[in-house]
Amino acid sequence: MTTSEIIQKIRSGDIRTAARLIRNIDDGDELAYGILKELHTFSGSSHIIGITGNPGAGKSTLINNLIKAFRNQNKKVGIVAIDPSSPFSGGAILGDRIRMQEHSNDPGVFMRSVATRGNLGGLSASTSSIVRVMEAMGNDVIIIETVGVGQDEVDIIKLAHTTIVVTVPGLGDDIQAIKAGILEIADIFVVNKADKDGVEKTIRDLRLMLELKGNKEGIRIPPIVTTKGISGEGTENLIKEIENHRTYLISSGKDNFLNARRDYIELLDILKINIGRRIDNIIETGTGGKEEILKRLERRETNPYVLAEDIIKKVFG
Ligand SMILES: Nc1nc2c(ncn2[C@@H]2O[C@H](COP(=O)(O)OP(=O)(O)OP(=O)(O)O)[C@@H](O)[C@H]2O)c(=O)[nH]1
Ligand SMILES: [Mg+2]
Repeated sequence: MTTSEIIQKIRSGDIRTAARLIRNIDDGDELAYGILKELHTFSGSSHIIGITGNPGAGKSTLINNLIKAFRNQNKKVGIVAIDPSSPFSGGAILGDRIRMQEHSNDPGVFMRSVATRGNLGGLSASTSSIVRVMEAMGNDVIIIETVGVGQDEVDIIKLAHTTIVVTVPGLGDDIQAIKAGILEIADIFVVNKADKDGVEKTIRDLRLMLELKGNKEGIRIPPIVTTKGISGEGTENLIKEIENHRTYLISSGKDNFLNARRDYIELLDILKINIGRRIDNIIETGTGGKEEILKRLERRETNPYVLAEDIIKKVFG
């Protein structure tokens, strides 16, 4: 297939072509990057939703409910699930697959997963390229699921227009964790597992924290939605708040800023990938490779600072 045929297929929503392209991007295929460059033009109109929160809070269950609701509105949905464990365990993804199984035969639903470790250029590079492909496929909504822990995951959330932070009742200490970092990134809070004790207290605590912060900085106070993931209760409210946030973004012009921020993150990723490749190449061909470097270091003939200077000089010519 020629490049323009591939682009055509992707734009028509062809799942097999999209899946192949995503695999090729992950393998660092130059041609695939060329296609990505062309696809950028056809991106920018999907609503990207990030869902983060404690492990087991019910993110995948909620996503499943959201998919159902969006499909009822005839919207096409893409889902990117970040595997929080090693690339070898796949445990979490298996759970997600099972939970979202009912949508696997729906051509209007396209799901991909990304392994956390061992990606060239890092997690956010793989995620942002998958999102680009999904946008070009014409998905109206793209949902990214990630466990909100490390810096990688926080970076990924920056790809989203609307960030939903999911928490559950009875996690006193986790509310503290939310205070520390996640408070800043939440556009909507969900208190899931509303069938459990302590919902009122969790909402009260959250509201207090949010209002203190909102009043201080004069910023929009994120709404809190309660849900019961298993029964699906609260999904409609969540959809409503997602739509409200989208309207707010568009009317305030903030969505343009968020798209630019995403482009910027991607720019840094592309640079890191390219320079990283060149460094690997120089190490391999210009300095005798890892084994040779280790030997020289063992003999204490050189040190990392001297080597780094030398390699950087070679990389940038
Ligand atoms: N009691 C109760 N259990 C729920 C609710 N929503 C989800 N669960 C259960 O909580 C467990 C975890 O749900 P998931 O949707 O896999 O949670 P997750 O946040 O995606 O988990 P990770 O991806 O592993 O971090 C499952 O056993 C769900 O059935 C709810 O509203 N109430
Ligand atoms: Mg999950």
